[in-house]
Amino acid sequence: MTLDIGMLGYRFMGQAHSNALARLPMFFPDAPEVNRHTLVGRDEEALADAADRFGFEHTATDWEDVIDDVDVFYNLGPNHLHAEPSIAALEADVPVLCEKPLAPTLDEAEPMRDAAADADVPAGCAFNYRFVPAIQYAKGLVEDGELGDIHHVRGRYLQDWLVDPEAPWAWRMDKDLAGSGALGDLGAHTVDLVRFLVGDAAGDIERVSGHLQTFVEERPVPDSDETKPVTVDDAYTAQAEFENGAIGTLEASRFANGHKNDHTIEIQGSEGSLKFSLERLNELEYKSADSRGYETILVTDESDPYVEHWWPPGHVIGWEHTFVHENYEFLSAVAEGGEFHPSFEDAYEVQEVLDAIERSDETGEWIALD
Ligand code: 4PW
Repeated sequence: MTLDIGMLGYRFMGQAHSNALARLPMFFPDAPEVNRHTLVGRDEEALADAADRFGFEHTATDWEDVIDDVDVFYNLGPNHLHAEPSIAALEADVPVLCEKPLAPTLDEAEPMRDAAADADVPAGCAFNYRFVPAIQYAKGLVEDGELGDIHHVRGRYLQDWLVDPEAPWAWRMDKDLAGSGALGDLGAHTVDLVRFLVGDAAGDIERVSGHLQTFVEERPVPDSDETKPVTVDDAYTAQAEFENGAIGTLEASRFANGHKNDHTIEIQGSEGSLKFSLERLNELEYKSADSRGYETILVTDESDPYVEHWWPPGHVIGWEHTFVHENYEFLSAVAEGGEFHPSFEDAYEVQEVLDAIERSDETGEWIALD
C-alpha cells in the first residue's frame, strides 16, 4: 500500500520533512511506501519550485482541495494555521502530523486535541527531538531506574538570531500568528522532552512560575521602510515542581549571544545523572552509581536506537536524521493502525504548561496545573 502525502508548508519544515520522506526507502526499507502527492502553499511560483525540488507531483494553493485526495496530511504551516486544516483532516479520518507548538494558544489547541480523540487515525505533533538516539538511550536509563529518584531537571534552549535589533520582523514575532515567542517555539520542545524523559519517574509538572521578556519592541519589515511591533517574548525562564517533589528550571532565548541551537537537558537523581546537548547530539554524559563523575557515552553503536539503519559505529548522525526517525515512526503507525507519540494529547499537555508559564508571568504568582 502506498500512502499519498499532502503537505502544507514548503519552507524550513517542509524541506526537513520532505528530506525525511526521501531518505526513508533508502535507509528504512520496512517503512511504508509513500508518494509525495501534493504540496500546499500560497505563492505559486515559490511553491512550484519547492515541489520540484522536494519531489511532489502536484501543487495546490488551498488546503481544502487536498484533504480528500491524500492518505496523510502534514501540517507544517505557521502556528495560526495548525488548527483548522488539522481538524478538517482528522474529521475526514486522514492522519495528521502537525508541527509544534500544537497551536498558538491553549484555547486553539483544545479542539485539536478533541478532534484527535474522536478520530480513529494517528494525530502526531512533530517534537522531533524525542527521536535523537541519545535521548531515547537516556529515556531507557531513566526507565530502568539507573538514576534512582529524580531530584533535578534542567532544560534550556538558547539561540541568538534576534540579538541584532535590526534583524527583520517575521511571523514568529507576532502573537496572533505564533501565540508566543521563545516560549512556544523553543520552550515547547523542552517541556516535551522533560515530560518524555521523566514523566513516569518524576510524574507531571504540578506547578510553575514563569517570567517572559521582550528586549526589542519593533523590527524592520523586509523590503520596506516600515517596522512592525514584536508582540511575543524574546526569552522566558520558569521554575517547575514535579509530582514527586523534583524541582526544575526551564529557559529559552533568541537573544543568547553566541548560542546557535543549544538545547540542553540535565537530570540528576539519587543514583545517577545525565546531561544532553543538541549541539553534541551523538553523545550523552552519564554519571552512574559506580562512577565518580560524568562519562561520555558515544551513542553511535548499532545497538543504539535507530543507529543500525545508518552508518558503522562512530560515523555520527545529525539534526536531519531526527526527522527521518520521526517520519518512520509516524508513518508506520499510520500503516499499521498503531499509536504514535508525541500525540495531540501529549502536545496539548505541553501547551498547558506553556499557558501556565504565561499566566504566571502575568499574575506574578505560581500557577498550579490540574
Ligand atoms: O522547532 C524549532 C524551530 O522553530 C527548531 O527545532 C529549531 O528552532 C530550529 O528552528 C527553530
